[in-house]
Amino acid sequence: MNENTIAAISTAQGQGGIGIIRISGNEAISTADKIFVSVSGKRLCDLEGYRAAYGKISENSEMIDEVVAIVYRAPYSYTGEDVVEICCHGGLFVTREVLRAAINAGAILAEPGEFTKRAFLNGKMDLSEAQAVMDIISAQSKQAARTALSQRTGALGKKVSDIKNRLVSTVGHLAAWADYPEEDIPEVSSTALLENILDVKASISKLVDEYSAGQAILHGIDTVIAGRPNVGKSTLMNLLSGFDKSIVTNIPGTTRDIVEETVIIGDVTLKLSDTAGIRDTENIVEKIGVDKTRERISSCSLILAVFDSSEELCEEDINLLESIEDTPSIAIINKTDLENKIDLKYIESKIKNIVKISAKTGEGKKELEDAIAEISGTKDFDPCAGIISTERQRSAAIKAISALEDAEQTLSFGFSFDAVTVCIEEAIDALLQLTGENVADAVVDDVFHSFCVGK
Ligand SMILES: Nc1nc2c(ncn2[C@@H]2O[C@H](COP(=O)(O)OP(=O)(O)O)[C@@H](O)[C@H]2O)c(=O)[nH]1
Ligand SMILES: [Mg+2]
Repeated sequence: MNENTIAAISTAQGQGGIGIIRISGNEAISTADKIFVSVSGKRLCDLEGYRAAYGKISENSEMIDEVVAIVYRAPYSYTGEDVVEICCHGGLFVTREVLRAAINAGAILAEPGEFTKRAFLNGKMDLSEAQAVMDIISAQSKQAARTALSQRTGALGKKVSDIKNRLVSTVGHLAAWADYPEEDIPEVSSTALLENILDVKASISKLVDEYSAGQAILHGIDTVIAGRPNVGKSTLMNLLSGFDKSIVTNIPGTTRDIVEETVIIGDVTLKLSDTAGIRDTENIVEKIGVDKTRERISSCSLILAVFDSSEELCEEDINLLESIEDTPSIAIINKTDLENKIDLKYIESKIKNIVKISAKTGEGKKELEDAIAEISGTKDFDPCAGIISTERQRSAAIKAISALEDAEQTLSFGFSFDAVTVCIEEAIDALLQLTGENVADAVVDDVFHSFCVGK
């Protein structure tokens, strides 16, 4: 256990009803006692866990704020250590003053994610549960919050542990059979062993396949609305964001800078960028906008390619269709409230997902929502199921799959079961890395580095 006592402001930095300064560590309670004076005269060190006291924080007999101090006793706290949470008024200045007093009383400033890191090191949660804490904090939709919460309460850990246990029992069976031939242990058949390996591999592959859907739910999809000028990109942006974010006129070239907005469509968060319409232009400002659009198109994860159904396809539309071939795209056939003149067959030959819409009247919005759920893989997404939520977990899962493929090959080449065992053990090791049961300190540090201070 870390001997240092850490402190940080755990609430958002800004004005609010309450601000919380959290102190954690062996000396948390005695440190708080140095700056806290209760109205009742009781000291925090005389309180049991889960008790609160009302009083004031003062330093050099000068009062900083009136507060409520809550005491948690190890191991029954977030970090598993003694913790005091000082609830003061939620102003920027006051919270900083209380924190400063705690530091002067002997606490050291917590690093980003240090409270959660201690919770992990003290066995309060595994690494995937700890990582989910940050996802809960940054969740922007109900589905994201539900997904992060089930990760936080161990959905992935449980799933991976079931998979791992199957491998452990296979290895155990192989070892027992090889080492104790005189015992009555059932013979291991290559076919049954192979079946087992394939089955486990399929379970891990499913987790990897669901990764991008999980990312779409938790963190959103970088999405660009593209199309030539005047097809209705900004009108679509406004329809999806629910208010007039982008300027809409019938003058081609109105949107020049990239306008961004995060919107929730169904269960999916889209980080939308409305862009300047792509066309050849002499106007220097518009030209910069068009270049920025091209750049965005090449780096985004989803393109909503907008076409004007009341006009015939032109060269710019065809160029757009060609330039987005390698990125997941939905063709939006806009202005369906007007007479149709567009050649849908050509678009259909280039893009699989097509949605007809009137961005002006809102007709077709539901169909667009369905198409986005389909293309992002979130249609049948179960927020309560365990998912892989970070690149670190994903690469550990891929390592496990590759070790199982080695096991498969070893078996098919007719090598001994010992050689197969080595491969399966490698897969088990990768799964332990996935849940964080077997990771280097550097990896742990890296995980918590992305956290905010005070969490
Ligand atoms: N009739 C009709 N007009 C639309 C629709 N969507 C956009 N417009 C009009 O088309 C013009 C260009 O729209 P805008 O969103 O600025 O296009 P952008 O240049 O692609 O951003 C404006 O006059 C809009 O009112 C639609 O669904 N139906
Ligand atoms: Mg526009």
